[in-house]
Amino acid sequence: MFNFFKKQENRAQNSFEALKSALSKTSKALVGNVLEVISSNEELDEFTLEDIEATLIKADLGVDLSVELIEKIKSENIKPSRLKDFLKSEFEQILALAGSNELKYEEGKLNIYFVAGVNGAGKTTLIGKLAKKFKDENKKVLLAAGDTFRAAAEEQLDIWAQRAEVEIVRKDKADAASVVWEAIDKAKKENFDVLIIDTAGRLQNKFNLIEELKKIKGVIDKCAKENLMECILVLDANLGQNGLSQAKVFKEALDLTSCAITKLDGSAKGGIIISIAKEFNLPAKLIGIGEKAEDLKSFDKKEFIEAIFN
Ligand SMILES: Nc1nc2c(ncn2[C@@H]2O[C@H](COP(=O)(O)OP(=O)(O)O)[C@@H](O)[C@H]2O)c(=O)[nH]1
Ligand SMILES: [Mg+2]
Repeated sequence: MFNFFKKQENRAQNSFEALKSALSKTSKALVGNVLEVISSNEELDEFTLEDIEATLIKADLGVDLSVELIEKIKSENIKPSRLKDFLKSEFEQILALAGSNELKYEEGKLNIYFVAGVNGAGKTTLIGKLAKKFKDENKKVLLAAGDTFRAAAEEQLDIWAQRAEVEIVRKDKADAASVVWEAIDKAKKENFDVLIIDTAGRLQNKFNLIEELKKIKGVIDKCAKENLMECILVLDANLGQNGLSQAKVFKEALDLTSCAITKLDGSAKGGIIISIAKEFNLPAKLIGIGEKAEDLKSFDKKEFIEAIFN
């Protein structure tokens, strides 16, 4: 018993260390660089504030939010010694306002997760990792290979399905909406707990992509509306501010409920989690910190703040 808990504790510690190490560049960009600007200043004068603003923008917080923070520093007359605590509390508030970071799951019914995002964002990898997580919790998991545009995409999802030992519905080159329809039908008939739907990230153009995603969403709304737990937008952390424009397009077309930020490992642009929360009220629920199955973590705002401020 004792050993068991000890192991769990160690695991939690290792997992926090892994997060901290993945976020070290983000921490430098968002916190370290800002504190460096003020280290030689007694007061936050106009020039220093300009430097801080530029640093925040460079850290991918977005112009609007960076300007807002600077205005607040001015109006609240924040002293250099309090700047770190000020930023910490601002970031905490923004993350809190975007809502819960817990992935929705309801026991005793089919839980559907619809995953969208541009090509290369990390959708298929995330789905593979998530399938493994659910499987490890003894859930009955089905994957739907809804990226029928790229031949290799179905194959890639199939490999993850085999690795996680879960089932998959794939119908090579078929219409994505029909794959999803078949998957929902199977999931319901065979009492699956979880269905995760992969989608394409690039069709001939943005219009076609969005239309296809809406069509798939339409199928879910029509035959399993009450089973749709999350509509997740996957964003590559390295995109920085481009991630915001992607979020805008996807949010307008789909009822997104959350986002997943991938490739945080080694990225200095993790600030995107804060700007997405602020701008779109979209809570991050999952984060990717590597390519392996165990490199998917639930997003925990306390841990995130801890990892970038300490
Ligand atoms: N370093 C790192 N690589 C990742 C992560 N998530 C995905 N990748 C890699 O990003 C690439 C694109 O991922 P994929 O899942 O195919 O993206 P999709 O086109 O959105 O389905 C692959 O080479 C993945 O191994 C992550 O969290 N960290
Ligand atoms: Mg894919």
